Amino acid sequence: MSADYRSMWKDLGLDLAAHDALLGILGPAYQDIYLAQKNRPEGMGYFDFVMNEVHGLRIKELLDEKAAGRKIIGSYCVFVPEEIVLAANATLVGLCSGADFATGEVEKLLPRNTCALIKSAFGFKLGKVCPYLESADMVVGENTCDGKKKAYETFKNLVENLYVMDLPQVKSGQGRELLKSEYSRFKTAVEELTGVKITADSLSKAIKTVNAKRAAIHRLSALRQADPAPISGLDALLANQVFFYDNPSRFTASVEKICDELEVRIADGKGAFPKKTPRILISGCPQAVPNWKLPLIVETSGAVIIGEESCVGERGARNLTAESGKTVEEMMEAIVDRYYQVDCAIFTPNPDRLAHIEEMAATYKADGVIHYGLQFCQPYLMEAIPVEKALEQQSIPTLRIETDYSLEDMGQLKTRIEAFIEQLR
Ligand code: BJ8
Repeated sequence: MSADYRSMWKDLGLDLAAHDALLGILGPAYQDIYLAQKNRPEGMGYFDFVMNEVHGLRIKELLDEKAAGRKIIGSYCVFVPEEIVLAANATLVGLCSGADFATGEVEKLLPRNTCALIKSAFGFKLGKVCPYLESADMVVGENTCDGKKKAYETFKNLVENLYVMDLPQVKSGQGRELLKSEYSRFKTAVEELTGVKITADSLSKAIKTVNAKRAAIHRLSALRQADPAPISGLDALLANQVFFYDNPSRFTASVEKICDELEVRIADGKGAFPKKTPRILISGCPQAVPNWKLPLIVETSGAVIIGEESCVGERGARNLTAESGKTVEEMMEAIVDRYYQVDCAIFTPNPDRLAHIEEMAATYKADGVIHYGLQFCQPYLMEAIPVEKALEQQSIPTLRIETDYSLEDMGQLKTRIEAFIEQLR
């Protein structure tokens, strides 16, 4: 980290010793996993810098924004519309994390058999190690899976500014009405928090800003169709993870820049891995920073990841919001239309997700699919079985894995994944 941010972290209420311990693990892990890769695009230097400063410069920027009167809103789900937040002159940051922390304390509040993603959110709060959470003026939780919605009942005792958003579980006329009324309630809450009334002009600009960010990620994804893959799955996942933290316009420019570089690589026939390396599509639970376990295993076992059907990936970023609305009401309808298409496994039935996995497997020319399920995540683990059956019927080899954030099963996973990749050759 390029500056001494200790007084900033102390003022935010972080536990400096615990935070040092966390950074002490993350820094070397990043070196070993990311910087050790070969044939990285030069543009990844920006993302290395962002990760290096993820608890430093980016937090300072957010605190400077706060000092200038801007509010920070944290979220745990891609259903929280960034467009509404930006239009009210606030900043949205992702809070999901991909590491275990303070597990003993967490298990005093949550059952042991809770998914790692939820436990991690509690652990980062109880362990006082997340400067994003501590900077947030509002923390949005959403009623998605049973685990999250019950956990927020306890989480509200730990976070004084928790706002819970209800979400539909069925895609029906009533489901869409619920989403619409919840987005309207959220808009009012954000306006009250910021003291800024959302106008047609501010909402239109916000829609364009978020669309540009998503369009840049679409461009990056499309370039991964090439063989050899111009970028590793680890690096592409990192860009998708930084999507949730960075300043939106700067992020867009940085992704566009890396895409320019990848286009040249493709034209020159250069890749992150040799041509004909087995190509894997990952599908399933979100992989939040610093959860790089699966891509690390896959890409050190002789395959390359060419897409993520995940909320940190294409499920979260696909589809743009229509820009044709003229009034706030029309734009809010367009926002509802866009988010209503997110095919999270909390929906029942959820045929769109399977169709999307099949479409991605074909578009990105995947040789096989690995379904990534976090232990105790009922929605994704349940869906994994019909997904596997459907893909296998179409002769798309599929491997279902169930894991958590610990490193204990690395060896066992590597053995299974190596055998799967062997089968694809
Ligand atoms: S829209 S995927 S970001 S809810 S892993 S907490 S589902 S038990 S994360 Fe998600 Fe929004 Fe859906 Fe996306 Fe529950 Fe499963 Fe845990 Fe999960």
